[in-house]
Amino acid sequence: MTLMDTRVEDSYPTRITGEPVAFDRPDPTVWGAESDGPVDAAALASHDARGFHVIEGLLSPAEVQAYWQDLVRLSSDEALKSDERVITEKSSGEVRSIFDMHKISALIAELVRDPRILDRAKQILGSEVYLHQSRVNYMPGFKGAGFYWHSDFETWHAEDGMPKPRAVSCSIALTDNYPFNGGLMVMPGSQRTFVPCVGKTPEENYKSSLKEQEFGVPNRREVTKLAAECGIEQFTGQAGSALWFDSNIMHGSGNNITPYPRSNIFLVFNSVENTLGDPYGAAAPRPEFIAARDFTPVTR
Ligand code: 6CS
Ligand code: FE
Repeated sequence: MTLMDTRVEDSYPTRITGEPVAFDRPDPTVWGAESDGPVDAAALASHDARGFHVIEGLLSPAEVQAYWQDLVRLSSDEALKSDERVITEKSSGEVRSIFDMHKISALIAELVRDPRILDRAKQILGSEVYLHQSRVNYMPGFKGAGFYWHSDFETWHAEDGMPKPRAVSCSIALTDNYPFNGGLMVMPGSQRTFVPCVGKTPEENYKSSLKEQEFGVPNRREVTKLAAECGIEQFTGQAGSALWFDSNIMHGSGNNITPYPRSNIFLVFNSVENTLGDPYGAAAPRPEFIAARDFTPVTR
């Protein structure tokens, strides 16, 4: 019996050769019901149809201020600069992202367990949940580089061994997200389509992909088709607002050349019924600071 035999069948083949053919996702977007948590029927139906929903003012201005101060402290912490969990911008060398934030910041460790966050994740995923990934994307002013179009799940499936798209991200704005400072763009409803990506995953791909993703990127024909079918909307909002988005929604963001940083915390929850196995499209799993393998459910 080889390891490969023990994993869930591959319903989402990707990192293929030849022409990719997009197909309808066989799995639901919302796995729980309105009675299972704080997301009301309208928001849950909207998330189910469009793959995302926004909660204005999820965090108070005072909370935002506390988190922002924590992030500023971290981004200027010299000891952290050499930590592999800190990803710097390819061009400017400024901090682009810090992963494993729930282990680095006590404030974020608390936020993960906050019922305003945890109860929504459990409701959307219809089960107990564990934290798959936490990060802050700084998107600094003037030199903040964007993130090209992608599906998070495509990477988490191929490189982390996530069987199904039963994961959800909560992106909390710590600075005002404007249309002009790299606000996240999503294609509403695109989570219902899986777009295979072409190209064999290079060894240790994450060492470059977190700076600039080249593999696990949909081709232009598929992006054009999806944009025509779904349109493009942009998440904008005051600091403290939160965007909940499905693991498979097609999203990306532009560069930020304004003086205003677009810094967001991202908390990614995965269902405990969807735990990681062997990667479906890579030789070795990515490090645990990017894809947790402690599947202990988050409790309040
Ligand atoms: O590879 C990942 O896990 C990360 N990459 C992107 C572009 N979005 C999701 C996640 O942070
Ligand atoms: Fe992403």
